[in-house]
Amino acid sequence: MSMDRNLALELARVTEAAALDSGRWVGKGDKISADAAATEAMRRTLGAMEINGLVVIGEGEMDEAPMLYIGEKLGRGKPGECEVDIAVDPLEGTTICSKGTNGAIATIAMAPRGGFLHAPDMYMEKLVTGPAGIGAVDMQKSAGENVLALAKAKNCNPQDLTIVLLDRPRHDKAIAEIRKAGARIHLIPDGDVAAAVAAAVEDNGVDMMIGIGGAPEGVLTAAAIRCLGGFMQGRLVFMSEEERTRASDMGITDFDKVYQSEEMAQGEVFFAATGVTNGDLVRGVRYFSNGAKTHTVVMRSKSRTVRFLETIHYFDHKPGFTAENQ
Ligand code: VTB
Repeated sequence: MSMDRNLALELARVTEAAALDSGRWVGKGDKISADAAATEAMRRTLGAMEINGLVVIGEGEMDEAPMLYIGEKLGRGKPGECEVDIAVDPLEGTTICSKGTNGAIATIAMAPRGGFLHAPDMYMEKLVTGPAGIGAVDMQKSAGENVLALAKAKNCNPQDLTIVLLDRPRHDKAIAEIRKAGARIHLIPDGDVAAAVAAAVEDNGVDMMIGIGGAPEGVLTAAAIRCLGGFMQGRLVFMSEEERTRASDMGITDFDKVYQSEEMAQGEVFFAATGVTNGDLVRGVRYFSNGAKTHTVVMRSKSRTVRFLETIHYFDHKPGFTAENQ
């Protein structure tokens, strides 16, 4: 199905709204309220779009999430018009936001109906680079081998590369190997979507993302990587029999499958992310007396245009934004 309008630009308004609302919660030590603010803003703005949207990656199952749950329908498109699947992470990095540290974003992706892998809420091992990694790196190789392969592909020395990983004990082996191979490391406390996308965009100071994070977020990452022409592989990591059952209920048959980005996000896809706090990919929300400035990346796979938008929002001219809630 071809989508004749550039939904990416409309998605920027959705992530901007989520960032503006959750941005008020930065540093307040309340990740639940921060996430709720982002979720409400996304739902409000998505509801106003002329789409027939279906949430396939969302805040949880219908019984555990009041908004943007899996299966929720959104938008006011005419019947049959613009049928899209939606993947959201209204606030990726809730703890980052509550502590006011680096790397929280509001993010969303869209695909034609059926375009996204219905990833269960479990772990996924991920390997992400920019276009240079294609044909060079591979999940079957060790982290050290991948550093050497990427250095060769980029025609640089391993010490010129920075590899980003979630700071978790489960990554100790990979971290040791990367250091041995000579590359630099950037450990992040949370938020591997922004980190992975930053690794796939040129000139962001990070070159490759390795390691285990959330599977639903892996699908959002895959959409961005499609738009960037980058490299991504993902493999589900099962921690229990229950997770295997849940995955097979969602239609997953091969538990060891290595997914390419094209298999996780198919067709013409759109991606947007707005910074809530500063990070490698985008800057955070900066408020001033009667408004705020946001920084957003928006892209679509069809044209591979990657736009960075700096937007000034004047609250006194926006319906829905009042002095009280802003
Ligand atoms: C989080 C989060 C990541 O993966 O760490 C999570 O910060 C899973 O890891 O951005 P833990 O269970 O060890 O926290 C992500 O949510 C997304 O992939």
